[in-house]
Amino acid sequence: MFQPEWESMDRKELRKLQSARLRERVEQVYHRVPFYRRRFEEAGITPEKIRGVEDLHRLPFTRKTDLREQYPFGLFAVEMKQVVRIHSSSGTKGKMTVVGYTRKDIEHWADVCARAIVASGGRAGEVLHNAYGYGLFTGGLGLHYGGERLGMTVVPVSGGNRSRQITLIEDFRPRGICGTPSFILSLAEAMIESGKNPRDTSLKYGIFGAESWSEEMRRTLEEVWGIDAIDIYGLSEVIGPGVSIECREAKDGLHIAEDHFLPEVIHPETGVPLPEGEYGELVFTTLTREATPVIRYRTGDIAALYTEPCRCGRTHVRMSRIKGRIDDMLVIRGVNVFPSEVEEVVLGIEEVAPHYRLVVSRKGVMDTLTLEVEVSEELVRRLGPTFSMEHEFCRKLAFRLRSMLKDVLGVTTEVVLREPRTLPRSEGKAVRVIDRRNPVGIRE
Ligand code: DLL
Repeated sequence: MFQPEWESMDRKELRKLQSARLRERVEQVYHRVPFYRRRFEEAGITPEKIRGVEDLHRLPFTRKTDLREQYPFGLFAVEMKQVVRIHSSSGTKGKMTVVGYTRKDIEHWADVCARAIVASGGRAGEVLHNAYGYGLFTGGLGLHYGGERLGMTVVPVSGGNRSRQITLIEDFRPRGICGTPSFILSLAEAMIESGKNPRDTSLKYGIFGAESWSEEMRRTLEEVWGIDAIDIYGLSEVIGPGVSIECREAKDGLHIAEDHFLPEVIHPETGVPLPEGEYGELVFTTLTREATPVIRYRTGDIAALYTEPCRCGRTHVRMSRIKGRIDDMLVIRGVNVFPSEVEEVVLGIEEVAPHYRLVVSRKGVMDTLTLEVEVSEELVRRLGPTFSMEHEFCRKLAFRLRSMLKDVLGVTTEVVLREPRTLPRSEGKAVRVIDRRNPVGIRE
């Protein structure tokens, strides 16, 4: 562990610390941010009424729309001269949301990212290849500072330019790589295309997040690169990457840095907190953030929490892998469908490649769901000159996929097989859903 004194803290002590920090944050936002004061007053809350974590549920929620309405600096709780950095959410829908960091916020962020790198198997003195985008997006700089804090040599390669990434991996011999799972998978594909084997590189572990991905995708990444693939979660409104991380020992849930971020899972419609183990919307209250603290921020991400002790010795609560986003959930003829469920099916079939997208459309009043997925190069080789999409094998394959999807999702899904390398590759966060019912066209 990078900071065992915090990461394996006694849970009773942790709760005391959380309560004290919560009181401080509530005081701060009440006195310094008119938006929060107004919200608290509407809810009949004054800071004295919040004695600790047990009163958390009395506080009003904060939503993404609040951040948008307060654009750019309406939620800043310190003077501008204390703000050393600004980041924003990478969302392409609607107005940007802006978050600020004081020097201390950056220190804490570096700490939680250093914890994440250690939990993934990284050590001081090694090289870390960082393929998360640098800029307003938090991925690049977050892990960069984490790596430096730990004492690593960080290669700030950012996203894009696959051939240069490959050269740098071969020449600098990093043990660790960070990036979105879809981008790092496309990097492996580019290596294989140029006749190289990704398993021959120096890489031993990957720190993957910023987009929804599945257990099947983990297996694919581990297999193709010969690494441990570790899930990292975070969002700019809370801090960026480092809110939670899996440990390499268990790979079973992501430990939330609970000394900094207080989690809840609520029912997305009623807002009522849900018991441990139940899936609902993740909500975070920042406990140490100075520049842009958030109170009960509704992430829109769906997960469950578990307090069972973990074999790695960390005592911080674990969250499940993100099942999807509330606004990612497709409602197809009344049935809820998460793209991650489709991914599990697609990646479980060896004759198709892990490159897919979902197209939602409407025929009359009926929604239609189509999965476009590439067949694997191996299948094309196997069928040789007889290969075509009309080949009996391909037709049966499409039929098999259709019936598996029907079983898993409960809705009929059209399956369109595509030739290898015909779907667009990810440059950062993958676009998995094209919603043609929506006039804007694309959903992230
Ligand atoms: O994506 C921060 C980040 C960077 C996390 C690098 C991990 C690695 P935003 O751009 O604000 O911040 O997007 C946050 O991305 O609410 C989730 O919907 C999604 N997300 C992030 N990590 C995961 C993950 C960064 N491990 C939004 N699994 C979040 C699934 C994730 N979804």
